[in-house]
Amino acid sequence: MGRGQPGIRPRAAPKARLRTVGYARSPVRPRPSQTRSPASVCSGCLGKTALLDLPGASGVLLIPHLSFSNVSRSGAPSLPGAGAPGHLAEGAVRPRWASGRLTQALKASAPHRTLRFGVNSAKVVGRRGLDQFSQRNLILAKPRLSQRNRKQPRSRLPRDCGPLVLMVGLLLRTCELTAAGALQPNILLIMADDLGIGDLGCYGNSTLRTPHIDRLAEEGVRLTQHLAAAPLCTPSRAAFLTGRHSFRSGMDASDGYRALQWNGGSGGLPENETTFARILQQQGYATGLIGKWHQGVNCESRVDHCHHPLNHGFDYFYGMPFTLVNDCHPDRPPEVDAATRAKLWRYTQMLALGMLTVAASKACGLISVSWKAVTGAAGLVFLFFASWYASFGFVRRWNCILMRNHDVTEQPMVLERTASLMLKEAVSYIERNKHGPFLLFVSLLHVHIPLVTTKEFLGESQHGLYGDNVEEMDWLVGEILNAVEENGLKNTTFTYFTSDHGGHLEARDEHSQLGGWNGIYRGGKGMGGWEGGIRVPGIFRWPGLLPAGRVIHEPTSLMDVFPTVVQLAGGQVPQDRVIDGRSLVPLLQGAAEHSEHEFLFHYCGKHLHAARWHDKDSGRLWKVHYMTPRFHPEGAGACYGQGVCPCSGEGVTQHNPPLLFELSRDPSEARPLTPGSEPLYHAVVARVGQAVEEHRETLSPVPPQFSLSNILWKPWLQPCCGIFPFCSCTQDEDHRET
Ligand SMILES: [Ca+2]
Repeated sequence: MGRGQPGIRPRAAPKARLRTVGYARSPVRPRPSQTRSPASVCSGCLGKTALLDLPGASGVLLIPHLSFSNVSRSGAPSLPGAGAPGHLAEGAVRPRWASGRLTQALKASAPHRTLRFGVNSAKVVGRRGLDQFSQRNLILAKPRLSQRNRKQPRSRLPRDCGPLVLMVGLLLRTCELTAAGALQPNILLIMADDLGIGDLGCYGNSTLRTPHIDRLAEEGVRLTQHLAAAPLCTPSRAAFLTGRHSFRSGMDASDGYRALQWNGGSGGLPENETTFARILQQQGYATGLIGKWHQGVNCESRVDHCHHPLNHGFDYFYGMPFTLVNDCHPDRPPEVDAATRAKLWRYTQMLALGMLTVAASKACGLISVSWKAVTGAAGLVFLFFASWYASFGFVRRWNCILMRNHDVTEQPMVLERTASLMLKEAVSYIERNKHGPFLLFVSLLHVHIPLVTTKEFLGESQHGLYGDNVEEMDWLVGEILNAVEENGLKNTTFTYFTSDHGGHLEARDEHSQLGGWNGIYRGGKGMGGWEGGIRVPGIFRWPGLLPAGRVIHEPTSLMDVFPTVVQLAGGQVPQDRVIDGRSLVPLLQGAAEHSEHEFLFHYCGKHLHAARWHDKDSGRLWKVHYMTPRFHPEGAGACYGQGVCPCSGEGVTQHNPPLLFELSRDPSEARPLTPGSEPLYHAVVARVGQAVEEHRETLSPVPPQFSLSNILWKPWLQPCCGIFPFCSCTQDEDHRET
């Protein structure tokens, strides 16, 4: 993997951020000088009416302006770099008037007041847009002009339009500086938890009802080879958020732990990692996260919130800082570190039994120790018990909580109403930010166990509780998409749906399967190499800009979403670190035949289990496995009784020579190739091995976030409403950020 992000043109960091919030048709024909070189003027600003908010000013300035880039000949805005610019047809854009909301970028951006702006490229398009606003909203700001610009010929426009001309020039110039080629759509990312790729109708399921997600696929682009960077929640999401493999941020397995275990641990997404939310926030987006986080909360104190979403580029958060687990449900068996818990309980019972024996022997005069010694030893046993029971005895209270921004609002959560709260929050966020642009990451709690499902959906599916939960999730997605449409945002919203990894095969009770179905693919959650652990749904919709109903079979990664949304927002991916994702914009749009990924590397924890090679010349897709998990029982296809399959040690089989499959002919990885059956066997293994070596050269050590000291529950880090340890609240005030 290379450094940086090819395909996105580097540009200078913006000194100012002017937020473009509305669209209006231009009533005035452009000047010849502009039509000669349309790309030289404000990219992405065609016919928009912009809202400019100056720090320290007492109002807003609304300016209609004009440019020609990013407009297709049919009149609809086109994607960055897509073909020649054309003309604006009647009705190509629709009004989307803004109200006076300060963008976060503007709040933080003072330097733009000193920028120099030219007026020679400005074009006044008339006052038609302004007429729709109260004149008292206008600030006739006077930006400082350079000497050169002061000598520019004066406009022949009426005198009272002079300030307007200046500000149009300011805006046009700024657009050149900030967002060449960016359309800044609203961005709605929806991620399911533990959903199998085979659970959706649009991916071949004929027994579960998922009409809303299926419709999303019909109206957009569906990826059939969309791959999670890791097969578990925390590392997969870390990679998704940063566009980098999780081991680059230390968010991978260590000391046997493969995901964060507590809200009260000190591990989490490091502060020096850059999420797409951070970049979009800097690009003027409102950035919201609703649902699951699972990237840590605190480092050193209960309120430092160093790993919190609000410290990673989101300006609004409502949801679980942790994740749903069986422990959240009073009637379910324990899940968090259940094996350790069972072991500690066993040790405690043995120690207690020993103490009772000593005390009885003393009472009977069989041994000669003092009662003081017996009492002291009993105290130590109690301390041992208390030290682990303080955490494991109250998992529900410590982990199953809801937060709004920095405040704990429910502790423990009331599961029955969580789904409706999440939906209400998502819809409310869309309505609050409909003047956009906004990024909303809806990180669904569905369909992770314990599969909390409302009574309306219970018993309605053909696949038990899991199926009920999937159908409820689809309904939730439908409601969110309805909110987008009802607010008139469907055509200006880039929508994405995926799952963080494959379905959880080992999740089952005595009666039924509680985990997802991964279709024809082998393996599931926890397995970094087999397709079933990492191949997930990938659906993108942007009406008019992405072809409806298109299906793409190219290998893509969840990490690709990072550079994709950054590009759409007009931002720049970080240049000081390795970014593993590649922008999907050309592929989704149809401008590129192939994805940029020639090789993809599939990790289980910190161990490379497999690598994929897409030989674009021959069209053949190879996959080499260096390690595979040992199923339990053998041949079962999963590690039943173990939660998820291990990544290393006795739990895996090393393959030397490696296993080779040709996914393009054998997507189920059922028939390993041999030198006898595949003449290219040695050449393919050698080529992939070379790519692995090159990939390893990009790795560098970072502090492990899942080390034992970071994973352990620490009472002083536990988010708490009320006075610790009596943390409890159920009242969720109807507070809304405006
Ligand atoms: Ca998950």
